[in-house]
Amino acid sequence: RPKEPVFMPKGDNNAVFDVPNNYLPENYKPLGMQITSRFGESATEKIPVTPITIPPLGEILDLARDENFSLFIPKHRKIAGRLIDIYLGMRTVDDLLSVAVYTRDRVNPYLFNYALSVALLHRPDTQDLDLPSFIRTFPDKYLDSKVFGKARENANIVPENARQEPIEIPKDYTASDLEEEHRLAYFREDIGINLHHWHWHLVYPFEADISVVRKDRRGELFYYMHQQIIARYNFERLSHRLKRVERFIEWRAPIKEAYFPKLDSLVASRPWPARVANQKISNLKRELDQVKLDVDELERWRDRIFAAISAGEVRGADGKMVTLSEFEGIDVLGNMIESSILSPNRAFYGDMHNMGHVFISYIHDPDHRHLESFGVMGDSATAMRDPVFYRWHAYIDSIFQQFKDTLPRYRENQLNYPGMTVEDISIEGGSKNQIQTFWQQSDVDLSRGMDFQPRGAVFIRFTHLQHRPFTYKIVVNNTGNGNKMGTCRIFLAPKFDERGNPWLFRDQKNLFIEMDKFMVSLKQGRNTITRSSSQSSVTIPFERTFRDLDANRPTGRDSLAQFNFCGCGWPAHMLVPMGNAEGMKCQLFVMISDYQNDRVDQSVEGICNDAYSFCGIKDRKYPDARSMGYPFDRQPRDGVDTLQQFLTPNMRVQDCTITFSNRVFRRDQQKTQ
Ligand code: CUO
Repeated sequence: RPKEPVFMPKGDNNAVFDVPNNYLPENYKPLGMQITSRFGESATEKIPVTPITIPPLGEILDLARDENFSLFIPKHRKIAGRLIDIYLGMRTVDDLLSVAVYTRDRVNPYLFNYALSVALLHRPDTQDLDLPSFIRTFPDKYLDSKVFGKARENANIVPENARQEPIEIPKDYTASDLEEEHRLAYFREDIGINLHHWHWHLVYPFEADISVVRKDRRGELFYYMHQQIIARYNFERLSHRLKRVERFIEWRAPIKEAYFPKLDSLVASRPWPARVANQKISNLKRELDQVKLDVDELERWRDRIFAAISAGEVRGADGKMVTLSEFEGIDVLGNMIESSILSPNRAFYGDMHNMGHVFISYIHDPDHRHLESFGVMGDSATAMRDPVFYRWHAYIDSIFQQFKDTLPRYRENQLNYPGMTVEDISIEGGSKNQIQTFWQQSDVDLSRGMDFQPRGAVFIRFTHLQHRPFTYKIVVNNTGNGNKMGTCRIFLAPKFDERGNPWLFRDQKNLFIEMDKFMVSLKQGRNTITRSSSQSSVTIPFERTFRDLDANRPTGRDSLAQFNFCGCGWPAHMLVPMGNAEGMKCQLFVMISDYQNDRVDQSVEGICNDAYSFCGIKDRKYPDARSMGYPFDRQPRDGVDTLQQFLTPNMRVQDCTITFSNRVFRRDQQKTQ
């Protein structure tokens, strides 16, 4: 087998696959050699492809090449599962390459990319292959469609190797400030956030071979990762003096927020449909996608889910009742509500969250009379752009919270770490306890995702939120005997509610965003812990989100395996919410919990764990034994109304501010800020 990853030849576009003649699609077969030699002329490298007997593709071909593909649509999921199984079932990497080349020209491109990505992530023999960032393969899912016209024009006019100015994407291109919700566009349309979300669902598919779906606490992580998205979105909203997002709870009522994505699908050669204001979801009857579902059915699923939560048990597929236990119950519910194939009873509890995405994404053409495809809510690569995503997920989260409210409260001895006192915490690196945010412009090369032949790199320049790097300084006094281990848990929340009043704990707990979580070794006596914002267990660095094909890209088995999995992670530039010009008041919370109760015995050496809080660790258990969101995942014990009252000596709270400056810096100028 070739030493270099063959699916994406390194850095140059002049390598071609030596496609066997009988692999050409029917319509090109008569041209035979003419085609292969035409593309081979300028090739600097020819990658051999061994002809093999191709398994029948059957219904995989039902999805036309120029249609859109959605994992939320049951028919699409099913054929994706079939294709993944074909890729996983290939005996060798050579056979996999061969079948991939064969299917590449027959199967729907989105489907092809998804299924092959899942297979490459999960086959033991492809761990050293590099998956390119999704924005490089399908930039049309992330970028203002005007970019592509400009890129095409440049490709035709600008001579090869000439220096080109990046194509700049305006910061505001999907709406104007007349629309209140547009104030959040920088968050909803952030490329890194949308890449994270796509990658998360790639790492945690809800339908495929059971060996691929069954991952440690995946249902709980579905709940937690999306709960944190809502908490972060609300933090941003409060930064702009907007109230927290309203749950989409009245399914028959009009949805007042509109969204016009201004994305064009290069594959389907159609714009993504818009969602105008005040539309209502209605019964779906779309024969082509085999989607036939009434809103009534969604309501029946919902009612059964609520009944299960109040009874504290769910009905399994075999009719036996299964208790929703204190620690594992949330995992069962996550799989049930999402739903994944790990749901205890999909026939009874249905597929609520996924089909909610489908109902909303077909709001403009529920019976397919206009031959329109789904809107952005129908695709995990684009869903987070639409304001209704947050309304839907706020609703889904409220169901999980309803369950969490039934759990026993944490007693003081489940929170405290005897002998451990957090004496002081602060944010350093600028003015004390102040975080600075601002705009930053960055460039990314898109040449690989173009459906025409650019002569060189095609850089786009986009504007995103950024913060000045900072460090946490934490002083812990260990009054016990000898060294102790602890887990340091750092959260941040707004200090005041929409009215400017301090929070009650029961409300504020849902607004705490996780900033970092890491193990600490504490010697007897006083310890000072310093930790950089860039080390966060929630985020991945910019370079990993975009995976520039630069010369410094890691190579070798371990680093590439890490690279792929690590595409999952909140983008580092979005670690800190925007705050505002006056300085938004926040509360930093730090807790040192007893590692004896947190530990998961496993080796994580050599395995990516950059963003484990949101993404787990590849092929390992979730590396924190506590319930996700601990200690804020439950209602407080009796007598606790405020955050101050909640604290035990191993916790501390510090007021801080996030101050936003409406200035734009280029990435290379950042240090001057
Ligand atoms: Cu991530 Cu609804 O689960 O989009």
